[in-house]
Formats: sequence, structure tokens, C-alpha cells
Amino acid sequence: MRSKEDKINTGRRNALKILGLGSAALFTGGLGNISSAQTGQQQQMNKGPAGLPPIKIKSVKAIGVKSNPEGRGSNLIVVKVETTEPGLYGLGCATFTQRAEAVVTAINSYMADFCVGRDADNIEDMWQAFYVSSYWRNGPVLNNALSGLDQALWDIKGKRANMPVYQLLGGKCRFAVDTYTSVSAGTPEEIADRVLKEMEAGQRHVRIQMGGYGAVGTLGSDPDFKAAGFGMPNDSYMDEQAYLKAVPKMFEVVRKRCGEAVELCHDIHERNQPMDVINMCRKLEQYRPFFIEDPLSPENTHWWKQMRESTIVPFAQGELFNNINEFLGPMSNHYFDYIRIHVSQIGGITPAMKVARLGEWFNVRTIWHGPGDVSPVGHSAQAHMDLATWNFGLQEGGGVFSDFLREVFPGCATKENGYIIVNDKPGLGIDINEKMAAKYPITNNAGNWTVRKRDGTIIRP
Ligand code: GCO
Ligand code: MG
Repeated sequence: MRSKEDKINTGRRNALKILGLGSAALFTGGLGNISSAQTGQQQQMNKGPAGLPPIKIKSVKAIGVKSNPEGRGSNLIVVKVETTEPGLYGLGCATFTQRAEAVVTAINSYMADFCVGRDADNIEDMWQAFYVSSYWRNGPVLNNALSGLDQALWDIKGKRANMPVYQLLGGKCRFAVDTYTSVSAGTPEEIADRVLKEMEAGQRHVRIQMGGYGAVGTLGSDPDFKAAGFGMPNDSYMDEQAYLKAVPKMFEVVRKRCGEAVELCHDIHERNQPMDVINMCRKLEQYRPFFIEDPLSPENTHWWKQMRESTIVPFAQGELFNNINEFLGPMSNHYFDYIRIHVSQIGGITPAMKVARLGEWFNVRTIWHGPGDVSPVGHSAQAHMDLATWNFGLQEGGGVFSDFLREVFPGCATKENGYIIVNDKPGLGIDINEKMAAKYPITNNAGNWTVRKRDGTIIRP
């Protein structure tokens, strides 16, 4: 005779079975249309955007090329993402010239494995997935690799949608992208001559530098540390006080010679003591600088409040930023006026557009970092963002490329009257000649970033 306990348990088991069946029915809308409901979701999952066939990532690789055929210049890194749709691929910039080979390893040894077989349409998901795939994150090497992937996926999505990427980002806020160029020379008079030439060429904004950053190589020679045999022979010397006196003089001469029609900018390049910078900026106020760049190193972010409250010059900051925690505070307190991130150093278009949108709420405008160590693919990506960003400020560089680079990267942006013009081809509108690139491989020449004070103390460049 089965015990009462027994009967209850059997009853419970039967009930659970029925429940199970019931809920399955619930999810699948009863036995009748189990298959169609599953199929619906499955079908949804198995369809690409707008009914396009779904595509997966077939391969990811790094392509390295020197920025000039003589083997000098920057180590440019581009990521090529190929898809399961024959002939459909995307390109993205992953250029970190000082550690290019490390980025290549991250791409070819880790990213390729990670990405193959994944859905190429889900850019945000792919970005978040790779971003945390190394557990430790936010570093220059992995962020650059991620940028290459990200920009390539936007390029692919534009090609699938048959639209330029700026259209996917919301369309044009302006007809073209205004720029600034940089001039440097040994004396203020020579610098003024070069500014006048830039104005004749249609530039409205010109950044003026006395020789190298911090006037290295122009002011100050035979430092004591060299006489003492300290450091390496090709270490650079920066005479801080000579630099701090020379910059106001440079602005005085250039403003007098070139007048008020040109906007003048200057890059401090994070090399001076914050209080010295405050005093120098106060002397520059009378020359109405358009922006003073990187007055503080990322290690001195805590000086921003005092810096902002001490002078009225507009500030542009950020090419060394890799991590949201470096710019969220200063931007939301609008301690600086322009955000100057090196887009591949934070991981590409996806995060950069978030930074741009964040800036809108605090009236911080964009001036993406655009020197020679951004590839033409990266320059195109930035120009597309610049077109689609309301709080755009200016763009550094872009549009002017050597014949060599135009041959390696067909579809480079162009420049007219100081404005960058991108073509209206789908995606980022730029391609790469892999055969030609292979003839000019990258090197591990990271450039000389050792700058010392008179006594040999290292200065953060
Ligand atoms: C700029 C920058 C560059 C950097 C270079 C580092 O404002 O353009 O300061 O010149 O020094 O990109 O590799
Ligand atoms: Mg700079």
C-alpha cells in the first residue's frame, strides 16, 4: 500500500511535469506553434539588419606600414576585418607608433581568435566583449587594437547600408570639417612668416611652436647633465625657464605681424610645472589664444580646478587620455574647453562618439588628435565623426597626405580652403593597397621621448 507521503510526492511530480509542459507551451504559445515561435526568434537572430543576410567575422589581421617610403616617420597600424560575405571587409586605425609591434601582436594573436565567427553587425556588443576580454583593460596597446576592430566594423556597416559612416552617426551638422595646422621655427619672426603662408593657403587657425615641444632643440644647449655624462647621448634637454619666457614673446610678435584675423593656438605638451603654466597663460591672455593645449600631464589632473580658476585662456586637453576616469571629471566641470583625445587610444569611434555626446552637455567641443601618427583610415574616421558632432570644435591635420600615402590608402580625405572633405563612398570611403604596404614594414623605432632638465631630471614629454 503506497504511503500518504508517497502519493503526495507522485502528485507533486505529475504537477511539475504538467507545469513544465505548460510553461513550455507558454513560451512557445502552445504546442501548435512551438516551432513557429522558436523559428520567429531564431529567424530574427538569423537575419541581418533590414533583411540583409547575417554576416560573421571571417578574419581579423593587422597591416603595418611606415608613413613614408624612406622608412622614417610613424609606424601606421590598420586592422582589416574580413566577413563571411565575399569581398565585404572593413578597415580601422590602431596606430600607436611608439609600441606598434605590441599592438600587432594583440591583434594577430588575441583579437583574431576572439572575433572569428562573431556577428559583425553588433558593434557595441563586440566593443564591450573585447574590452573586457582581457579582464585588465584601458591600456594603450589593447585600446588601439580595439579601435582598429571598432572602426572596421563601422566601415563594414556603412558598406552594408550603402552609406558613409557620418550618415550612420546622424548625418552632417556642417558642410565640411574646419582644421588647424601647425608651424614651428627657431625665431618668432620665422614663425610669423609661416603663419602668413598658412593664412594665404586658407587656414583660419594655426598652432605656433618654437622648434620642438618645449622649444627643445631651439632654446638651451650644453646642459650640465651631458657634461656630467649622465643619461644617454641622444637624450634631449629642455630649458624650462627659457621656454616660459619665449612663448609670450612668440605670441607678441606673431599677433603683431599677422593681426587679429588668424586664430593662434599653442601646445605646451604637458612639459611644465602647473604653477609655471598658470603664470605663462596669464601673460598670453592679451594675445587671445584660440586654445592652449595640454597644460597639464594626465598625472596632474588634480590641478585642473586651480588651472581653470587662474586664467581665462581656452584649454584643449587629452591626447594622452586612455581611461574615462581621466576626462569625465574635468569635462563635467568644464575645466577645459576642447577634448583632444587620440581616438584609437580610447578604442575607436564607439567610445569617441560617447565622449563627444558627453561634451555637448558641458559645452566641451571636440578637437580630435590628428598628427602624422594617425593613419589616413583614422583621419577619415575622425572626419566622419566631426561632420556628425554638433559640439565639434576643430580638427587637427587630416586632408593633406603625401602621394605615397595616397597610393597606399586610396580614398584619403582631401582639403580645400582649410576644410577637410571626405568622399561620399559607403563606409569610411578609404581602402588599403596591401601589396604596397608590405614593401614598407613598420620598425620598432619608437622615437626619442627622453627629455631632461639641466640636472638630468626626466621631464614627462
Ligand atoms: C599633437 C601631439 C603630437 C604628439 C605625437 C606623439 O598635438 O599633435 O602633441 O605631436 O607628440 O602624436 O606621438
Ligand atoms: Mg599635442
